[in-house]
Order: sequence, then structure tokens, then C-alpha cells
Amino acid sequence: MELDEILGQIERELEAIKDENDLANVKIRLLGRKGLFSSLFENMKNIPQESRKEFGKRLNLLKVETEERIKKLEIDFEEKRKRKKEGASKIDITLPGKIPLVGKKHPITITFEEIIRIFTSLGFEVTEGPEVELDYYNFEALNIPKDHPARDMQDTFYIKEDVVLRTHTSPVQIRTMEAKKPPIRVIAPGAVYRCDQDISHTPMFHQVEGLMVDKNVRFSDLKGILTVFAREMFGEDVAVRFRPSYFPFTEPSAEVDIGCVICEGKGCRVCKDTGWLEILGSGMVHPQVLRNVGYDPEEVTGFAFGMGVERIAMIKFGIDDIRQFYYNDLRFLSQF
Ligand code: 2U9
Repeated sequence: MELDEILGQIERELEAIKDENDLANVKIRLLGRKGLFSSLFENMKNIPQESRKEFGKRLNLLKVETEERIKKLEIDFEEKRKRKKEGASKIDITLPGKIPLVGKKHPITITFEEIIRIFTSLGFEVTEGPEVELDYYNFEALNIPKDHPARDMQDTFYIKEDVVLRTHTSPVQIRTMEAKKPPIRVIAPGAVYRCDQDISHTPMFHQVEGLMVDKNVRFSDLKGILTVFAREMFGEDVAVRFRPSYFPFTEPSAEVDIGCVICEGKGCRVCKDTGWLEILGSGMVHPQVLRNVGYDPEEVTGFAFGMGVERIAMIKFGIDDIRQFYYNDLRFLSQF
């Protein structure tokens, strides 16, 4: 075999290599024990004496060259394999991590829980009832007359002629009294609905109402319980005052104010320069309401109160627009 022929064969073999498998086979075919170079060296004895030495020298050089080229191909394939492996599992540990969002309680939930904590610690039980309510439980039983503005289509969401979305949680207390005898000491937290919307009203809002009925429940009990509540909710040193008012279902009635938490009574925009903030309404349960549930007002008396949870939350957290609670804006909600 001529050297040129040998060179050509080697070149073709090396060129055809596509992967490490091909390379290993070519290596065996060229450099293996029974490979091309072995057989060429074996055949040297058939070469005439005068050219044998020169041919041997050339063949040796060619073998070394071939070995080097195969070695280089092996290194190339090895590196390619390494790079591929690294690329697949490469993590850039300098990138900032993804911070998971941690849920928070809604400010109305926080306020609900605080109000409930205070009244349950004073011996009140939590009761609940339907949000879609009979006209009777929402109005009639509570001594709210037929011509009262609250009963107008403009002020109440009517489902049917005698079915409404409750406008307060008072029907829960009526149902409680219908179901059991005094002593009664309950609070009724929940959603209520009124046809109304502006900076301080949303069509759905939340109330906590309370009722205590027993022998000898007096106005002083009302004052004591609600003063404790105001101090627990807004601080030991808060000023509390009871101001005469009117509700169809209580007599006498009183609204409860606290000294303005913004200006501490000096007068500001929030308290409209009065120095006071209204936090709830209250009163002695009207004798007619007691009769409506079959109680004898000569035997038992009671006091009741009602507060808007949003209003309490607005005062507590210093929020001036009630609608903020319901925009679902996390920049607002994540502050509490
Ligand atoms: C029964 C008898 C009486 C509950 C009461 C108020 C006064 C009151 C308002 C506060 C702000 C409603 O959310 S608000 O708009 N409530 O002023 N509520 S006395 O009286 C009752 C309740 C049940 C059987």
C-alpha cells in the first residue's frame, strides 16, 4: 500500500467521525492490535530493503500524528459532554429569590375578632342567623313602624314583599329570645345590607349587636359594659360619654361617644370640631319588643347595643374612606 493511499484512508476515517462511538471504533480500526498500523508494520518485511527504512520512518510519523489527532478528538468530545451537563443544571445563585406572598387578616376580620374577644370575656355568647330575613324579624318584631323610612324600597334591599336582606343583625336576637328564656347574654356579629353608598357607607357592611336580658338589668349595666368595651378597644384612658338618642326598639336610647383619638378632644376635621367620635348606639330594650317575643316586661328587662364594624375599624386604624376596605388593593390590605 502506498503512503498516499494510507493517508487518504486515515483522512476519510477521521472525517466520518460524528460521535464518541464512531471515534472509539475508528481508534480500534487504525491503532488497535489488529488495526491498520499494526498490519502495515507487519507487512514491512515484504518491502524491498532499500526503501524499508524510509517507509518505516514515514509510517511511524504518520502513526504519531494519527494518535495525536485521535487524542484531540477525544478531548473535544469529553469537553462538549461536560459543557452540556453543566448547562442543563446551571443555577444562578446570585439571582434574587422569589419571596412568597404571606397572607394577612383583613382589617375588618381583625376588628371583628377584637370586639368578639372583649364581649366573650364579659360573658356574652356569639350567635348567628340568616342574612336573607323575613320582614317580620327585621322590622315588625323590632317595633319599627310601617311608615319608618328604613322600610322604604330606597333604603332596604327587598327580595320579595315580605323578605329582605337584613339591615341589621337585630333579627338574630329576636330569634334567640323566641327560642329561649332569660337570662340572655348574646352578641350577633355579621354582614348587613342597606341601599346606600358614599365615603362612609357601603351597601354591605358589618355589625356587632349585643343583647342582655334578665331580671333587674338596668341602664347602669349598659353603661358599665359599654364603658369597659370602649376602654378595651380604644385604650384605658379614653373618655366615654352617653348621649340621649332615639331608636324604635329601645327606650331610653343613648349613643356612645369616645374622646376623639386624633385630636384628643381639642377639635379637628375627623370629629368635626366636637372633640367626640360616635362609636355605637344603645338603649334599654323597648317593652313592646319584649312582649313581641313573649317576655313579660314587668318581670325582665334588658339592654341592647349595635355598632358598625367598619366604623370601629376606621377610628382604630385612622382610615377616612370606608370603601378602602373593599377595593381588594393589597397595598392597603397588607398594612394591618
Ligand atoms: C333587639 C333589641 C334592640 C340594637 C341597637 C343600635 C342601638 C344602633 C347602629 C349602630 C351603627 C346601627 O351599624 S349602625 O348603623 N345601631 O344604634 N342598635 S340599639 O338594639 C336592639 C337589638 C335587638 C332585640
